[in-house]
Amino acid sequence: MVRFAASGRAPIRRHVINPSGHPLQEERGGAAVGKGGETLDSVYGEFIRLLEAEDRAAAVRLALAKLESGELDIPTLYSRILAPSLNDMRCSEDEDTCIWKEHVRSSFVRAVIESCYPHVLKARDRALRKEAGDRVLVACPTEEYHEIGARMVADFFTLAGFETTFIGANTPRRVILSAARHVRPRYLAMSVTNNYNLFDARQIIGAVKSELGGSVTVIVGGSAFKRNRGAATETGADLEIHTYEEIAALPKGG
Ligand code: B12
Repeated sequence: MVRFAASGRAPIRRHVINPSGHPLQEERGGAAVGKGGETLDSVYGEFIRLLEAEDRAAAVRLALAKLESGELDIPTLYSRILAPSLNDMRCSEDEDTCIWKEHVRSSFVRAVIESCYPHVLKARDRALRKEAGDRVLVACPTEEYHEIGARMVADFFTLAGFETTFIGANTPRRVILSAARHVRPRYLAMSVTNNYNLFDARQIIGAVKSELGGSVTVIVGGSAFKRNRGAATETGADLEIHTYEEIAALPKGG
C-alpha cells in the first residue's frame, strides 16, 4: 500500500499510553508526570540544567529514574525530553563554539539513549509478543552526520515489535544496498536532518527499490521533511511519518 500522511506531517496526538499503562500527555506544558506533581516541563528543565552543567552521570541517572518509576516511557523521554534538548538548542557564540557545544550535548544525549536500551527491551517484551517480527532497516543518507533521530527511531521500531537493523549515519550508498540485500527488510526507514541530503536520500531510495522491488516499503522522517513539505514525495518514498505512534500502527506480518 502506498500512502502519505494527508498533511505530510505527524498528526498531533494529545495522549499516549506508556508500556507500563500510565497515561501520559505528550505536550510538556502542564502535563503531570511525577509523583510529586512534576510536569514534563519541570523534568525537561532539570534535564537541560544537567546538560548545561555538563553533568553526564546525573543526566543519565535522571532519565533512568523516570523510566524505572514509570513516570516516563521511552517514546515520551525520547520525543519530549531528549529530541527538544537538541532541536531547541540556542547558541549566540561564534560558529565554532556552537558546533563543539552541539557535539558535547549530542554525546550526552547519546549516552542517555544507550543507557536506556535494557528498558527498550523490557518494555518491548512486556507489551508485545516475543516472536520475531518484520524486519526494518534504519539508515541515513550517505553524507548525513546527524544520527540521533535515526538511533531513536531504531528503538521505536524495536519497541513496536520489529527486528531492527540500525546502520547509522554517513554510510556509503553501496553499503546501504549491501545491508538491504542481506536484511531484506519489509521497511526501509530513512532519517534525513540536513536539507542538503534530500537529493542523496532520493538516490538511495531509488537504488534500494530497484534492488528489492515491491517487497520493501520505504518510510521517511526527520526534520528535513518537517521543514520541506512535499520533499518526501520527491524522494520516491512510500510513506512519511514522524512519531512512535505512527510506527506502532504500521502493518505487520504479511
Ligand atoms: C546535534 C546536531 C549536530 C551534531 C550531530 C551529532 C550526531 N551524532 O547526530 C553535529 C555537531 C555533528 C552536527 C553537525 C552539523 N550540523 Co547539525 N545540528 C544538530 C542539532 C543541534 C540537533 C539535531 C538532532 O540531533 N536533533 C535530535 C533528534 C532526535 O531530533 P530529530 O532528528 O528531529 O528526530 C526526531 C523526529 O524527527 C523523529 N525522526 C527522525 N528521523 C526519523 C525517521 C523516521 C523514518 C521516523 C518515523 C521518525 C524520525 O524521531 C526523533 C524523535 O522524536 C540541529 C538543530 C536543529 N534545530 O535541528 C543542528 C542542525 C540539524 N545542523 C545543521 C548543520 C548545518 C550542521 C553542519 C553542516 C554544520 C554545523 N553548523 O554544525 C554539520 C554537518 C552535518 C552533515 N554533514 O550532515 C543545521 C541543518 C540545516 C540544514 N541545512 O538543513 C541545523 C538545523 C542547525 C541550524 N539551525 O543551522 N549537528
